[in-house]
Amino acid sequence: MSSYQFPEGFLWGAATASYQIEGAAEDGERKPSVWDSFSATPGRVLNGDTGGVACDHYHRYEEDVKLMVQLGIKHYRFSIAWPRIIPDGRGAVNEEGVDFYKRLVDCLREHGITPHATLFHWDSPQALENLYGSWQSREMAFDFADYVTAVVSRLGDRISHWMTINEITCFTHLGYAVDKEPPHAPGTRVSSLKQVWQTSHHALLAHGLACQAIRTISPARCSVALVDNLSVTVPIHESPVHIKAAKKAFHTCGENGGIIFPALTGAYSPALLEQLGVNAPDIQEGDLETIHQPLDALGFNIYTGTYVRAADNEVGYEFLDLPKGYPRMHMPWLNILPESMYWGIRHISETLGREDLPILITENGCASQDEVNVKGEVIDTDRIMYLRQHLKSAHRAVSEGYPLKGYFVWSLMDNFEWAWGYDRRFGITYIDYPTQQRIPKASFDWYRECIRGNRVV
Ligand code: IFM
Repeated sequence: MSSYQFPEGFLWGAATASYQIEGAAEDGERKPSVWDSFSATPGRVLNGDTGGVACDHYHRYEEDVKLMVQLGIKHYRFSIAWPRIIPDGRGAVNEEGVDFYKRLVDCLREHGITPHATLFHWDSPQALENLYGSWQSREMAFDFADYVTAVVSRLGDRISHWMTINEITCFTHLGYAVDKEPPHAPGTRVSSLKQVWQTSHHALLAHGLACQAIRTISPARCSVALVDNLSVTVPIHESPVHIKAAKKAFHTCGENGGIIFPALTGAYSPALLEQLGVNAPDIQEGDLETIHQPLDALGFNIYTGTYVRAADNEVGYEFLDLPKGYPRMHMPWLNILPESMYWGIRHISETLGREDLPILITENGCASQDEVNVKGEVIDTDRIMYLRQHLKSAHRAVSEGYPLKGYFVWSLMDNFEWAWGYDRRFGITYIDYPTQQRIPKASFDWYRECIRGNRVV
């Protein structure tokens, strides 16, 4: 039977992030994050867009929870904004900021939806940028742990699924660049690659300290995860020689060797360290133990991948450039490689040797050039095509016994897509920004049917 049925208990959800949807940048005593400053700087964000209003979710969260009910999800992943909780980055806790998340979480729970809270999705307090340059300083890790303590001690009675940090590469390696202005994210021009790797090392440390803080403070048993967008190597075809090449290449693809490796194995990949030489970060005694915390799950964000084949060269593999005209969604990097879902899951289990670790797809989705038609509908069949192929690939992983436990679509609604502003729409709900009207797209109905049948439709 080719019904693509998922096992009973498979978790279906949707994901968002604070700066991308909340708006209300000055409400409730919140102070600026680095993204407020970055987006206010001319030329940084497409069309000069900012997250100042975004989807106004801060004021419309009840309507948005109704949307989740309509969709049929029982799990919702959102993030908590550090500058709402501790507006100066360190020091006094702003209870008004905490209250917003209490209201949101209570509303979710009243509707039978389990909250999964990410503690950091890139909106760090500007005050810490001014004080010590954010992730350039080791102090950031300790301030983050204090913020996490403040959150978990106030919300731990309502939330038992925690995710520490989202996509370390994106706010470190895309935000700190050597001898040029980093184009994509808030950060700093630095003078060596070592300094860039130092920022991600500090973020890993922040993750480790946060895990310890959550486990110490949480009043009940809870689940703790890291969320990473590891770079996925996909064998050009599934013959042993290319599979072997893809596994080897996984170490040096993107930032894998210095982010997912230390987080899940307790060591930077030797292949990466050899490549980096003097540019490897300084690692203090005890850091790797702190970073390598026991986790209840890995959150895996997956959008695309890189083809690899075996090669007769020193390393035994080569990364393949895509041909002109290779199909992609509405982002320059969003090449359509649905097999990356399966191979990413398999690499976590096999290449990283973590077959014990449950995996959640914490983001998967795409940008499309959505339009509202004369009937007032958005018929995004291209998004359905993309999502359906990825879910089939997830189903393959489950049916082969890999420990995939759930799936969160990115995103519940269109939102502020960072340096691309509102120009790129990733939602299964269309946001008409001038009126803030929510219009469920065709992909929303398709996803609801998948959830209803616990299968790919
Ligand atoms: O919108 C982002 C999200 O914040 C992090 N992961 C990738 C998404 C699409 O670019």
